[in-house]
Amino acid sequence: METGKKTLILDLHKIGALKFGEFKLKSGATSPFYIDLRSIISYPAIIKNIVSLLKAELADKKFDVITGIPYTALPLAAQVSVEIDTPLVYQRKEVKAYGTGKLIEGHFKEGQTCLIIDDLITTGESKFEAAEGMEHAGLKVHDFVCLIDRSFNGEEILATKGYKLSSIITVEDMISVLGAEGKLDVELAQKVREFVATPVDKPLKKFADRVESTTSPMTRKLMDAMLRKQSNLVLSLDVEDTASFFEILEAAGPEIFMVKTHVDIMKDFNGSFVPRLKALAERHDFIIFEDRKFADIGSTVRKQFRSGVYKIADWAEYVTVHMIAGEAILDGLFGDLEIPRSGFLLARMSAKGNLISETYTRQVLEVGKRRKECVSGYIGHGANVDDIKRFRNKIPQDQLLLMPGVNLDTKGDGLGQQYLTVEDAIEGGADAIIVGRGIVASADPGAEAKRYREAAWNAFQSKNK
Ligand code: 5BU
Repeated sequence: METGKKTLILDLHKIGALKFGEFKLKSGATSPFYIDLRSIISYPAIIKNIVSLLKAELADKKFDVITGIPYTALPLAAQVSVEIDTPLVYQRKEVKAYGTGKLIEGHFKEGQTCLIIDDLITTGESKFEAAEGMEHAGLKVHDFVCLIDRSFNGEEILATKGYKLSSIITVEDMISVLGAEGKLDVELAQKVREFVATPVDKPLKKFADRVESTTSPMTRKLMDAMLRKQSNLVLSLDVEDTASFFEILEAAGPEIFMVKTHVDIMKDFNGSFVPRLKALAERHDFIIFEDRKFADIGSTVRKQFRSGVYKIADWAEYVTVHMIAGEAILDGLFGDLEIPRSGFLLARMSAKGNLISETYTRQVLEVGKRRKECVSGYIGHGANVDDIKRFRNKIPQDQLLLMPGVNLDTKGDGLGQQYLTVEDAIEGGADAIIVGRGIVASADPGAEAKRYREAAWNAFQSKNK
């Protein structure tokens, strides 16, 4: 190993930026080591060494501007920028939403390539968010350079979106240098190795085990219905007249565990619609889900949910909710309600060019995790199986992922819808698929519903074997 790297490892250990022992993580897990590089800025000699290591690492990479992810990596990138005579840009940490202020500081031209430096890589999530900010501003991102790679499979994760990762030191480098210097005993070194060799995100458990560990009655109700009905198919019944609505639902009813409505599409909605729908739901044993996509302030959505012509809360047990207005929307919808109702949060959309960002998705999931009593899961999508898996990994096992934008025969609808296949959706980690026109627009919706149910349930069964 290069002297510079060895010196760096010993120095980081000396200043307490690398520690070994037993550390409680935010996630609740215990880690045998702890890395916190925030204090390195106070050690000019260490910074000097890091800058020269970074400089060497950058030598074979092509880029026009350089950045560091705030806070720790930004001063490093600033020093490197001067050394290699390449402009620095940086993304403001405090600007939360695009459009509300200048997101990227510094001068650059659209289409230029930005290389991103960070101190650590663990899951890769913050790298995606950083890349997204740069790309949103018109820069291209290819390369990430991290000082320490402590990830399980960081390179692979970044590669799912086409990024390349290189790192200065790995956990194995640290073990070998500190072990040789007598600063890390063999037993602890082994624990560190094992810890790093375990994926951060636990693979999805078998569905049966997930059902057992689910305590929210409303989420459990959906899982039980799937098992009872041997179906993970949600029919999205977007038709405009009640006659077609009930005709299709009668035919597809035996195949689905839930029907998803857009009740405001119906031209001839009247007082008999809800009793008919409820009777059919009972007869065919499916659940009713209104895709209302509530998005306003708490007080308004409460009225939209419970009042007006449709009185959605009276008949739809589940509804979709956008998180754009913040967590209080959940109190507006589900607070002080006497009947059990629950929501699905829109975490990612299938529409081409939709404005949902990685950061937004993460924030939606954070709210959903806190509010399991009224959040049964998420509506989400993905570019491909790997992308869906990465997203699914962030969703708690006792919540569901429903996936629209699924079609067995077409890839799009000319209006921005992007379809995945049933197999890819389930392989990625969708618990259920939401299918509209694939079934509704066919000549025989009953037979088509059967075809989708079988495809989705078989894929789900093999995944959960
Ligand atoms: P389709 O006919 O299978 O394309 O219908 C898909 C349904 O799912 C339709 O009701 C949409 O409103 C709904 N949907 C979606 O397609 N994509 C999304 O990201 C979300 C909802 Br959220």
